[in-house]
Amino acid sequence: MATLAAQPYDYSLPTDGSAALIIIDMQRDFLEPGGFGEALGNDVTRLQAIVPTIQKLQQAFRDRGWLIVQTVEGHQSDLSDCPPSKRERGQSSLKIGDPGPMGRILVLGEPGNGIVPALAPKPDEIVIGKPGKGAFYATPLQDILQAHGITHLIFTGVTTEVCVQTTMREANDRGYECLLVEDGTDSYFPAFKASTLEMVRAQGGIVGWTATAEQVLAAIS
Ligand code: C5J
Repeated sequence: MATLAAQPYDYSLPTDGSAALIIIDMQRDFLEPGGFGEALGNDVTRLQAIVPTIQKLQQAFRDRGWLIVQTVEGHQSDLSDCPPSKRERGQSSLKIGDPGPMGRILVLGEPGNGIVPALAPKPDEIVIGKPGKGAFYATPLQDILQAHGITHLIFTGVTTEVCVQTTMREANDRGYECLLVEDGTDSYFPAFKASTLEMVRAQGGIVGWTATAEQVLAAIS
């Protein structure tokens, strides 16, 4: 075990391969102009700043042969897994399934749905398509983590208060020891990111811990 001076108190990170890096939705639809994020009226450029930080963690986990799971939020091409409520929400100019500058919005396999090239997974790394905000909902994530003997999850990705927080809460309920990397996650709304970090670690770590990427890297090296 390695120990990090995380918040709200020390986090014990196993160094035997039972910790996995979870990279949530670092996909072009949320990070690049012309995607779903921008269609919802957001400035997508600020999310791009966390890519180098996640790259460092990705490399560190790769170097150690530890599990990395990436997710992408996306739907089947017939939208059979997209509730009409989700498609209609927001009255945006581009809806899920509509053709956009990077292919059909939030549809699995479309160019915009792919992970940004800087974080492209290796052929043997796991990428899970998820129809919801939480990565455990309607996906094989729990089975995959159990098959790999994972007990601890290190969370990165976007957006902090939506898909990252939802997944972290789902993981917490399933008994995983969760740590959110403060500079490895971001939101279109800085105040929402700050509030989420506070919420996670409030009440003695009610959802889990937070720490910087440097702390995680120092602990495991
Ligand atoms: C949305 C996400 N829709 N990855 N997804 O905000 O947080």
